[in-house]
Amino acid sequence: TPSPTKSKLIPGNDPRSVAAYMKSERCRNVFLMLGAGVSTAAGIPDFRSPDTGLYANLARLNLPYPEAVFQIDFFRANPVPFYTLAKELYPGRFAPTLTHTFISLLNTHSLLHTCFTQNIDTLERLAGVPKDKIIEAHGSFASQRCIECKMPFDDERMKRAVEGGEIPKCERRKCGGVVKPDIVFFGESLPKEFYSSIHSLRKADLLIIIGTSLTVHPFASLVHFVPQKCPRVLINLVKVGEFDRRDDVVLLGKCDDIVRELCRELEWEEELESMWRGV
Ligand code: CNA
Repeated sequence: TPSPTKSKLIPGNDPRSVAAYMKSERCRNVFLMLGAGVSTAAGIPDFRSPDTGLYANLARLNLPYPEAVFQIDFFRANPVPFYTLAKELYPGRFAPTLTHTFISLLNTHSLLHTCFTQNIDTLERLAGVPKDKIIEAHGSFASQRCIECKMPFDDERMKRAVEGGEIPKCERRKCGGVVKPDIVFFGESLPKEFYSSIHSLRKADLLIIIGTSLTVHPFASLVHFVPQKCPRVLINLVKVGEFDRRDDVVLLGKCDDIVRELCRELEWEEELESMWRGV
């Protein structure tokens, strides 16, 4: 009888073994699940890292509790804390990380099926990942609308308002509602593309989960939608979630370091570096 190790698709808990599987015929459809940890090296803080995370640094905004900054009812009553934060996080000031570039490279090598991201910073797009392969599950700063009448608001005016420290207001007559970027707040539903894409995970030959605490649902539950035999690779600073399936691999450390090592094993390292320098 074969030993359990022999029947594994990824026999070792290391980048080399993951790369060997990725090079095999079996691995065609790679799916990604991303969180804020992918963008910390770009200078955007995550939520939950102790000391450096946004939640640890929100005291200055005088919130009743940290999550209030992303709660729709709180925002309606007081949008100032959110816009204080938005000014710091607004796209335009940040460049994609090596890990974002790796995702673009997966696409170049015809391996990328879909990149599910919780991030709202649009760095996947900037790294060159095609828009139709990205599911921004929590929306993004790329567009905005009035929270009352839902009328879209102009991109340039939005940019000027955020940078000038003003609260953008709906311009429809008699409305005047507060305008909010199309990012999903707690208490709001996720975009329909998120739900309509979940079924595609059944086609997954590999799921790579990077830089997320896997605490926000329904996003976190995507890990359950890949076939039982599909290897899942977690790349994170700390251990999160439950990765106890036969072909689960957990690689702990900074995602850029692990991705670089993985690319070395894939013999993609030069391509990765030159592509990264180019974006
Ligand atoms: P989180 O809960 O803050 O978790 C981040 C995870 O990433 C933690 O487990 C960290 O240990 C880990 N991490 C941090 N840096 C690295 C690194 N360099 N390499 C590997 N792992 C690292 O964030 P989640 O994304 O899980 O939470 C979901 C929220 C966060 C979503 O709704 C996002 O919209 C939201 N968010 C997004 C951004 C962004 O767009 N860049 C920034 C901050 C928060």
